[in-house]
Amino acid sequence: MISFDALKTSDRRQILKVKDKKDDEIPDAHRTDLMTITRFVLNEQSKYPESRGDFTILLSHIVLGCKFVCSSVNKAGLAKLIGLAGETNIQGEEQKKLDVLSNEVFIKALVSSGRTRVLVSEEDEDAIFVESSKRGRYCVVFDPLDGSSNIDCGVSIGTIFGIYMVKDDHEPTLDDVLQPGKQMVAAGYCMYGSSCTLVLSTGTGVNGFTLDPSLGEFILTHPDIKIPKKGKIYSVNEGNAKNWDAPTATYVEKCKFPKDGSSSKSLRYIGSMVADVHRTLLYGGTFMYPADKKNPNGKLRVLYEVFPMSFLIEKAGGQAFTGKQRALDLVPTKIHERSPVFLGSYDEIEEIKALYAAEGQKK
Ligand code: AFP
Repeated sequence: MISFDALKTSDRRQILKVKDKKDDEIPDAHRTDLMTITRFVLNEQSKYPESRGDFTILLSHIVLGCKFVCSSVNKAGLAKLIGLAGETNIQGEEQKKLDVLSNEVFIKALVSSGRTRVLVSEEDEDAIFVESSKRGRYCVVFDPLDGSSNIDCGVSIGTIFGIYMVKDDHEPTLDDVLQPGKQMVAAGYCMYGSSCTLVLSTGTGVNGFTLDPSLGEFILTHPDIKIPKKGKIYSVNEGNAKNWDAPTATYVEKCKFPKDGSSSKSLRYIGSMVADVHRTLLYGGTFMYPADKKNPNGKLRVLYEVFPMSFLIEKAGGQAFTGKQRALDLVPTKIHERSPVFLGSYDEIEEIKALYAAEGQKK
C-alpha cells in the first residue's frame, strides 16, 4: 500500500481537507466508512460471544432475496414480467408473475442459507419443511410480495418477514411456527418504492437501510427509528365503514370531527401494508385493518403481516392491538390465519383500546 508521505502533494492536501470536514460536508466520493447492513448485523453479533453467526448468514440470504426482487420490480415493465401467471393462490387471488418469481427467489435464498427449518409463505398453501441436510435453527414466515394488486400502477409494494428460532433437537413441525409473535427473534420488511428500503429489528430497536444501487449495498439511513407518541394521520380502507364495529367507527369519527378542540387528522391509505406501515413508523398515527361484519377476522394474515409489523411497531415504541388483545400475544392455530389489527403511535392505540374496553362493559 502506498504511504501518505509518498502521495502527490495535491492528493495529500485533498485527504487532509476531507479529514478536517464534518461528516455531512464530505463529498460522496470520499465516504467509505458506511454502515452497511452486514456490518451492522456483525456488530450486533459481536455483542453475543456465544453466537455462531447463523443469524448473520440467514439475514444475508434474505438481503440477497430483497435485492433480487427489487431489481425485478424495477425491471418489471420492461421485461414484460407484469401479467397473470395463470395460477390462483390459496387465498383465491390471481397470482402475478412477480409474485411467483419473488416466492421462488425467497424460498431458494432461505433454503440455500442452510440455516432454516420451516418456511411459511403467503403464496404456498402448506408450510415447507427444509430437508435435513440443509436444515438450521430458524423458521421464517414471509409474504414475498405484499400489495401485489398495486404492481401494475407502480405503487410501492414490499416483502414482509418474521423469524423464529427453535431448538434443533426435533423433527420440524407446524408448532415451530404456530407461536405467538412475541416469540419472534427478528422481523422486517423491504419496501420497493421510489427507493428500496429495508427496515429491520433484531429485538432491540428498529433500523432502516436504503439500497445504494451503485454499490449494491443497503446503507444505514434511518438509525433507531422511534414512532411519534401521537399522530396526525389515520389509515384505513373507509370503503368498509358500513360494516365496522362501534369502536372502529367511533375512533374514525373522532379523527375527522374531534370534540376536544384539536385539529382533524389526515387520512392516508395506499392499500399496500408495507407502504402504509412505513409511513406510520416514520410520521406516527394509526394503521388499521379492523374486523367488519363480512370479515370478522379482518383481512391481514397473522403470521406474515400482523406479527412482523406489530413487532417492528412495538420495538419502535408504538403498540399493536387486535380489538381484543395485544397483537403479539395471539397464538395462531393455522398458518394462514387472519386477524384484525390496529397499530401505530402509543397514544392513538391507547385510545382505541379504551373504546374497545368501554364497548366490552356495555355487553
Ligand atoms: P394485495 O397483495 O392483494 O394487494 O393485498 C394487500 C394487502 O394484503 C395489504 O398489503 C393491504 O394493507 C391490504 O391488503 C389492503 O386491503 P384492501 O384493498 O381491502 O384495503
